[in-house]
Amino acid sequence: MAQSNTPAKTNPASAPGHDGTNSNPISATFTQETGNGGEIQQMTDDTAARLTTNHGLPISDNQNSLRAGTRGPTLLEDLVLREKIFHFDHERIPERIVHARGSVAHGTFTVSKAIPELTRAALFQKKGNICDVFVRFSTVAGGAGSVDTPRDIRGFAVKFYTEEGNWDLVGNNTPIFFIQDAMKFPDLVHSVKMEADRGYPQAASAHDTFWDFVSLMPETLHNVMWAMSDRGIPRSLRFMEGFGIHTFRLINAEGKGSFVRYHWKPRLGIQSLIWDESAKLQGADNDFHRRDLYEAIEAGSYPEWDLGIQVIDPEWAARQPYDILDATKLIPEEEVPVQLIGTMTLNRNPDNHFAENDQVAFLPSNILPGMDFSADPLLQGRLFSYLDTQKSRLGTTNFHQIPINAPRCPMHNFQRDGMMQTQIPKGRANYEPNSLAKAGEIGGPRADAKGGFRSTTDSDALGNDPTQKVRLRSETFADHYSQPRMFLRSLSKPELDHVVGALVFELSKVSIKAIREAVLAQLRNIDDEVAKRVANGLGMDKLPDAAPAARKAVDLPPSPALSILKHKAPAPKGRKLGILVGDGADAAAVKKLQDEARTAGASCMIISQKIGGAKLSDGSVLPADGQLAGTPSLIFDAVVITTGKEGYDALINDPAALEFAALAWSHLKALGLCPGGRKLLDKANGGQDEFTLDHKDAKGVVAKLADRAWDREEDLRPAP
Ligand code: HDD
Repeated sequence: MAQSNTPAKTNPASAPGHDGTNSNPISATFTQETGNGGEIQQMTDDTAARLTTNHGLPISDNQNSLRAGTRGPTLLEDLVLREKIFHFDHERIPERIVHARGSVAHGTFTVSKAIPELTRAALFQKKGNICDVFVRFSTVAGGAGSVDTPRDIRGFAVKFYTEEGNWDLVGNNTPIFFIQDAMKFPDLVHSVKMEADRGYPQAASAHDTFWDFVSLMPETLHNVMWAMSDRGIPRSLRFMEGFGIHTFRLINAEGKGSFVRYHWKPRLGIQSLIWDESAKLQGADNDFHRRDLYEAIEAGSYPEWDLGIQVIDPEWAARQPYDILDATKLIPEEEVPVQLIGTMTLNRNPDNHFAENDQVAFLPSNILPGMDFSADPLLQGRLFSYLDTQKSRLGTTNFHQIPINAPRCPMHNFQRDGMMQTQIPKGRANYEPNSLAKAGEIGGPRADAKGGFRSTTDSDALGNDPTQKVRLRSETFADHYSQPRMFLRSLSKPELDHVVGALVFELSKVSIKAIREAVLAQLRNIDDEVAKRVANGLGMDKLPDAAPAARKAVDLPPSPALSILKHKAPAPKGRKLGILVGDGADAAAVKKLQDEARTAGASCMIISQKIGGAKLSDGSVLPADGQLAGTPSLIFDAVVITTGKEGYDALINDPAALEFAALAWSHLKALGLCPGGRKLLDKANGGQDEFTLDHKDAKGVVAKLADRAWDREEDLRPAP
């Protein structure tokens, strides 16, 4: 029979369960023998499955190797020890060459607007259609064991398990990419990852080779500006946008093609960290984002995104000063609105991080009937790369049979064998055409000329004949400065200050002065004022001449949609309130804060100096969720300090309490204080305490959970 993903029928009693163990638990009440015949341990656990080798042999002793006498050498024949140790030796697989560090979740996608006029994909034919999804968010540069909050772009990869196969929308959290042509991808990645001779820095772009590459490749500047902006340090994976980036095509039942771009709009709004938090969190909690996503889903606070499309009119596209096939250019939402067509809800955590996060394989080439690619040279290269990388990373051409990658619809073809082949096809039909069915045998599947996937034949977006084959960059790709300029001018003042600060920080780490100057030369083509501020921050007394530009920047209208702060005011929903409670704290005030946070859909943690908790003013003991020394104010969006006299005496001399207050204040977060809390802050930061609230003002504190006192940042950290 042709290969299919319905597992071959075997004796159900012995068929491995989804976790590979046999589901035939026996009572595990048995006695363990020792070498000298004595009974050393009565094993009692009548719920446990029986421990076996990988081949089903029940094991009697999982504590000791087999040896020649109690003190003799271990025996080669010990198959139990050998299998267990050998398997352990081979547990790791090659990490992804980029996006190695990721966090995953399962969920569903529900169509909110059918678009049959655009595509014949079954999923989008009816409002209310629903399918499972699996999402992987990732950083780009760091290794699998690196940190969650570096300044970096974030991967945003979504696998839709639809009735017509898996659709993988493998995007990022920025609407554009660094390069225009896949040819430059290995160079880009080599330049940003740790430097080849010294093996550092890990998960950081602030070093010579990255900025050397950037200074010589102006097409990278637009995405670099986004990376230097607050988009590069998201507060949480739940509060960031996602983008398919490329121009894709949708094909309706009549074969008519439309050009689209995909957007993921977070229902929780967008929010970022401040660089100082991001840097500190890399030490305080390098799993900050992974933990945040996991705990939110555990708590039933399911993050949601709306999927939107921009439908691009080719005639309109032909009139634009940029090429919609150029992945370093975005299409302002104000010019081509984003239409929302569905909602993704992430509502289930992974069962096993390795089986799902490490083994999931995303391919931009996984599309549906009624979809197609554009001639975007970056997308074209990606179509080539991912299939190749999955085979080498997962060690088998049959990686699609790994549960997380398997389609959840019928799958039949004539592909056979290969490492880790788990299917048992029957019959002789492993080729097509064949006439075996006429002979009463299994003839295997046939292509579906009408309903099967077809590439479009119409020309590309700008009417070029797709049959020409050239290695030339279209002149329409030549403007690398107008959109980075538009991006910077679309930002609010604090956001632009952060870009300047980030550029100064990064370039200060570049040891070769000529590279710093080359980057400044490029920056001058984007925005001279920004270039001057960065040069000032670097202590450069002279600005280099602007780099030669194939196309000078034009002043495009700012696009307010690009500014985080100009987005709809982030609400308290989904944020985290930390309440540091000292002995004698006002019980009513604490309860009011907890109730207010819960009503607003925020989460709330109680912190005290001892995990056992604090004694409140009404004599009750409030257990703590976090012990002060291990629960810094970094991890919260706003904090409150409330204590009575007895608690105050302990807190005022505790450096962790002083830092708790000082960091919340210096990170511009809302800070609710009781009188003792105010004294603590005074001691911590010399008496500056504007933007603080009364600890009894529960509504006021919760309402400011997602705000920052931007106007105060200037005095705290004057931008260059
Ligand atoms: Fe890529 C992984 C996103 C350009 C080649 N890429 C990878 C992942 C994401 C992206 C989210 C992680 C998938 C996962 O979680 O497993 N990549 C992008 C975006 C790009 C992009 C949004 C530009 C618009 N990528 C790109 C190019 C190439 C690749 C131009 C090669 C020509 N990307 C890969 C890869 C990876 C990958 C080497 C490494 C691990 C993997 O594929 O599964 O094949």
